[in-house]
Amino acid sequence: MTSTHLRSRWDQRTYARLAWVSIGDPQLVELAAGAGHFDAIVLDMQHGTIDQAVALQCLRAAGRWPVTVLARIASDDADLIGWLLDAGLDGVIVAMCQSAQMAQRIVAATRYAPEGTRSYGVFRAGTPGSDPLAAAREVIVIPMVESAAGLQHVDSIVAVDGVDGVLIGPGDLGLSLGHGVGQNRTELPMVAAFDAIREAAHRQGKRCGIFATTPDYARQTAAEGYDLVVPWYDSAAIKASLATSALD
Ligand code: 3PY
Ligand code: MG
Repeated sequence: MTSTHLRSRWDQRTYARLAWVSIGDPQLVELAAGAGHFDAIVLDMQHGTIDQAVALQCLRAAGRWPVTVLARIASDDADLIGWLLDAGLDGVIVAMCQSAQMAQRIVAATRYAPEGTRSYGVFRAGTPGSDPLAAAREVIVIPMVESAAGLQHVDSIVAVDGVDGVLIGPGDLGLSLGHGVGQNRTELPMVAAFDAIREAAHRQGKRCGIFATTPDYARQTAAEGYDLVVPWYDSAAIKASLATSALD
């Protein structure tokens, strides 16, 4: 079970470093995982070009390294969540969580009865000697708080049993709060919203992360006390390197 890589980083009371992969090529995952300094790889199945077949290849590409593999998905789709977990992913980051009820549905999709609604898949869950119920409890569950409704209900979202923490989507949250789109934000109303979300999570003993597109902003968020930071986002990293490749 590779969710332990991320959890052991948290157990050391420090932030976990995510490599955010949106380009649907397992070779990128191999490069990111092989870099050796990421605790988890996130496969962006919401806004990236990663479908289920590619996700499986990416998972296998990561398998040579001690790294946790998560998928960011667009909704609390229990069928997709069950499929991803059966495929061997360690957890899910679910976009646009608006309420505790939605957070409960996400957790339920990752747990077997009587705790949840996940269907028992013989191949993955039936590995001899493993306890499927215990393994399901190790699945990492991170709803995204990235809307005015999510912000309003953040206390009840983070209180849901089985939610490990929340991830802030600064772009969608800014749009929803009327501050427009953007990343790596420093506007005061946005920072106030970020602080409120992080403090709510920490009050419940849960984790809080925030998306970033530059290593500098990720470093800043680590210093501010976030538990999940994004020092590498493939598209932005490639764009930044392309910008320095013009010779004249
Ligand atoms: C956002 O900024 O809204 C995100 O979801 C980042 O991935
Ligand atoms: Mg978003």
